[in-house]
Amino acid sequence: MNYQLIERLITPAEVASLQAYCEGALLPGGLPDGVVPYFEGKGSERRLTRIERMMEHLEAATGIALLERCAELVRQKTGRDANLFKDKINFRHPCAAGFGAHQDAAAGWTEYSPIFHSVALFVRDTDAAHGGFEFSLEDPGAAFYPNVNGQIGKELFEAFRRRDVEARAGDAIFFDSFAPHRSHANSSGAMVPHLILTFNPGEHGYLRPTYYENKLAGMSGGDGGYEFRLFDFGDGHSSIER
Ligand SMILES: O=C(O)CCC(=O)C(=O)O
Repeated sequence: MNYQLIERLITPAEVASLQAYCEGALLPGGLPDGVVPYFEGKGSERRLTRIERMMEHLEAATGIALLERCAELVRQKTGRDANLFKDKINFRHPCAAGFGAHQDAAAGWTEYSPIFHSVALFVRDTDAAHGGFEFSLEDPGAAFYPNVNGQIGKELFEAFRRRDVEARAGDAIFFDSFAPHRSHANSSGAMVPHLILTFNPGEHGYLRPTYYENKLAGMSGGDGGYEFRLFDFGDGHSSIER
């Protein structure tokens, strides 16, 4: 299995608080400096689709010590110390396309550490109809499948044994940076946030500041935010922006 389901990582009250945080983040002016916003679309279609580097703000706003809880989970699962590498919330808007199949580390992360572990926390119930995750059940070890700019071809991915993640608000999944996955289009009428914290083994250091410094230096911005799609694979759906 390429992911593990963690039931009830947070309480219903914490779920409610995180839902309110996500709704607030989507309001104009809802985010302070330091949090990195990404937008997609143009003109009146323009919408916030992701925020990154938000954990300090999120914890201050909600009073939930979520980072330590997730770090402890990673320590328990891996038997190693863990440092936050990157933190993001993907806002899966109604009708939003899914993320194409990929292995997270293929986005260049191996320059920083050979392995990462992520905790994706659901603040709404998730399944295929709500833009949920789908994982390959094949074990790639620590190897990359053939890919183009990090994207695994649809045919290859669909030849794998696969499983959709079905989970309740407050549940999380744990997976590593080689686990091949994609997400479904959100065909529900609800905005579904995916809060994803990624950790590197402690022995590789605290890499988050350098990662964001390098990442932001290489990105195009405008209007106080960044364009979400750094790479366009031509099908209008795919992005390697991870
Ligand atoms: O949030 C999603 O739908 C998928 C996210 C994902 O696969 C990623 O950010 O690597």
